[in-house]
Amino acid sequence: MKEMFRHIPKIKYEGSSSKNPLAFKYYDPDRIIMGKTMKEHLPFAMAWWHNLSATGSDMFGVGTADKSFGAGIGTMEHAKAKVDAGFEFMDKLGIEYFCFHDVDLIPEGETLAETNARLDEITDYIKEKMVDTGKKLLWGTANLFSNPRYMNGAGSSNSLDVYCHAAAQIKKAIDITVKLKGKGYVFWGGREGYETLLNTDMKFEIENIARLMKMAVEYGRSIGFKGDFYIEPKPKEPMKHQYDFDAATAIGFLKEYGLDKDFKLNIEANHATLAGHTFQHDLRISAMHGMLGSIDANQGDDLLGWDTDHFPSNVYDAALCMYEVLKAGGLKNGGLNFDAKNRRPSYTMEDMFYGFILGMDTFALGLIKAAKIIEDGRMDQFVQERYASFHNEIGVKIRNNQTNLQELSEYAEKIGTPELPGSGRQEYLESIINSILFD
Ligand code: XUL
Ligand code: CO
Repeated sequence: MKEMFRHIPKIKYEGSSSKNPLAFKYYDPDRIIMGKTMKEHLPFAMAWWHNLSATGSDMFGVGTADKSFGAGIGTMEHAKAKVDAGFEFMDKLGIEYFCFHDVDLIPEGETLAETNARLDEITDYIKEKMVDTGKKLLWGTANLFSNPRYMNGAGSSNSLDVYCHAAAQIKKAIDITVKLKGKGYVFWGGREGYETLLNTDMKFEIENIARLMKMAVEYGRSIGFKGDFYIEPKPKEPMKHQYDFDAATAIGFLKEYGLDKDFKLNIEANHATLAGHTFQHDLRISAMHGMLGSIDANQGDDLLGWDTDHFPSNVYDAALCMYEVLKAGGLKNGGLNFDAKNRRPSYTMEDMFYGFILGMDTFALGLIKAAKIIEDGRMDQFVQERYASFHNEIGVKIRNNQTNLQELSEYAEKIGTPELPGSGRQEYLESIINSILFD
């Protein structure tokens, strides 16, 4: 088989003083951090769609990158060439996992039967490669947003026929995820939302989405899927409003419809910031509910109001992300999927590697620094002490739900006017973080 990235060697760890652009400066897979190797802490994944399919096209121009891998676009030969390229790419970077949408793998056929036969063929090929290389599927999903039929979403569509077509696509995507022993199955609500409430029955749509997810869980479990289902929240884009707005909204939905035992969240940095939160906020909300499942590792641009899917370079955010992950006990079935793409002018094959080297080094540094923040202990201690007043008798009663407004009123009268709460010390804490990040 022909080598696709002939001029690229295996990427090795060379340390922070290395000037070799094709080397890791911080990602040292075997280095032990808090009792586990970096590789175990950071289950990196390649997103099929950005890395092997997308060429950098935008609404103002066609793509700049050539992702033909020596085959004609739109053919099964090309689909196989992408598999070859993807496995070589993962091998050269030492990445263990990949993620896909059904139609990232093959050109969609005229009929479901044709598409499904192509999916069978390509997943046979992928399976062989997985056996040969030990690479694994982090999660699969169905693309229920690109085809014009999904203009109003899939579960949220007003069309019964489109709803059923989506069901068929989900069924098949679960089949191939199970066939490839995927650890997760994602629902990103591509167009599950609305453009205007003037034409929308929101209650109807949300209930229909829940029904579709329930059927997906029932089907998945019936064919032996033991992994996690995930919702990947996003507030807008492509729709004006998307129902899985953010982590808190998605958790409320999952609990309302009894889906919370089977689902966790896949938190994407750029989606959290689009929702007006920090990345850390949505990770914390998920972790608080025991629902931090997996991560789409990327970042947005402060000056742009859309999902730019940059490769992560912000060590501050990566450190706070890994702080949340370490505190949550790690990612169990999940991983760090680079749902990220090169900028349009970075169109060469080398750039594909530079993107991943940047992202992997950023998260390696983030992990190193997060472990230092935890080992340093000052932040955690400060937070603990900040709530210390709740340790007295009445505080304990509140926390155990053993009191009432009458008793609290009597307490308030007895103590007189309360003193001001202790200082929040934000600037002090920020300087601790800086001293750890930049020492
Ligand atoms: C889109 C996005 C998707 C999901 C999978 O913003 O993040 O690629 O990750 O459907
Ligand atoms: Co994503």
